[in-house]
Amino acid sequence: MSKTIIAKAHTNIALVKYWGKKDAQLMLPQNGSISLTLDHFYTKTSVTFDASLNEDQVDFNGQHLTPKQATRISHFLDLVRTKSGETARASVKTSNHVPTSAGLASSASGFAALAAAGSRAAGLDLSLTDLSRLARRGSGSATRSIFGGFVEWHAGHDDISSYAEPIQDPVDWDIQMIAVVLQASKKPISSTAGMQRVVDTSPYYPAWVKTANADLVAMRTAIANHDLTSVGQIAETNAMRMHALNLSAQPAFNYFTADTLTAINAVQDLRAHGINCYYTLDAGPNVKIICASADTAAITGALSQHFAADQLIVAQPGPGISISEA
Ligand code: 2P0
Repeated sequence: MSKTIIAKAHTNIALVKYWGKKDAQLMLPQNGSISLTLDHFYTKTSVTFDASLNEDQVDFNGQHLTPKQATRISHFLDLVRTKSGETARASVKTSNHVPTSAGLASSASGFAALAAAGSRAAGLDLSLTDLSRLARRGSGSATRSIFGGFVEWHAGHDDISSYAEPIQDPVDWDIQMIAVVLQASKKPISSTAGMQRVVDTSPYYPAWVKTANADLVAMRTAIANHDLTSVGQIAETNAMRMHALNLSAQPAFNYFTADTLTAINAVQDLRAHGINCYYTLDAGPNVKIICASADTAAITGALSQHFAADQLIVAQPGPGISISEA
């Protein structure tokens, strides 16, 4: 039996989004992306390779997954086995530290933690850059969750050139996100399938790639300047353009609910009243509000007219991956 390795990875929220692949096999994105890793939401995963197992055993939040449910994880472990020469099946135990069904942990923290624990348990000692490349093969957004603070994923053109690196960690200025956790209806379409449909059918896709590349340049400057207003404006526009791609796909889809629009309107209202806050949204109904900590009370106060206190979670910039032996 191999050593049991435990890894903890935090989730990240993209400020300039990844939404489309140019190579689905290597998981190469159409454009680079920039995210902020958050302290509040994380995944903890342990991996042990065990020659006595006939198949990978995956325990997710205390529940045993069937081989079918564990397919994506097993495929990822196959990649780790190929790289390392490890032949045994693995026992994987993973727990998501996010509000139940909030849809915030996503696959980002999950595959980052699995890449770190799995590769180390298989005897590989990968650099953080190599871990980022490996995590990418599990899920695109996981590429960025290896690192803390502000992180950029370089799109690249092959396995070597597509990886993330920190652009500011620790984050030494006042920027945070308030997650508005909304009741999820059944997801209309997975991220993987949604972004592929957009690449294949949205007539606006070339414009997205062009504007996203310009957003990357502007976002790097805004972060370097500790400029909350510019970070927020660029992120909000970029998010809405991503969702506009979904509305322009054939057939169209969207991740919004009525509550999503309520939260967006509340942010716009707060801004009209002089509170410097902006929103971003991913492949789900939740709204994340970018703001300074001094405005937390004003923002949560306004949102509490529409949502319960436990739907509003204040998250600070968070750390990169940590790895330990059980
Ligand atoms: C992002 N999202 O940059 C974008 C913005 C959601 C919206 O990456 O197919 O789970 O596994 O690479 O990474 C969510 O999609 O998709 C995502 P795959 P993933 O964070």
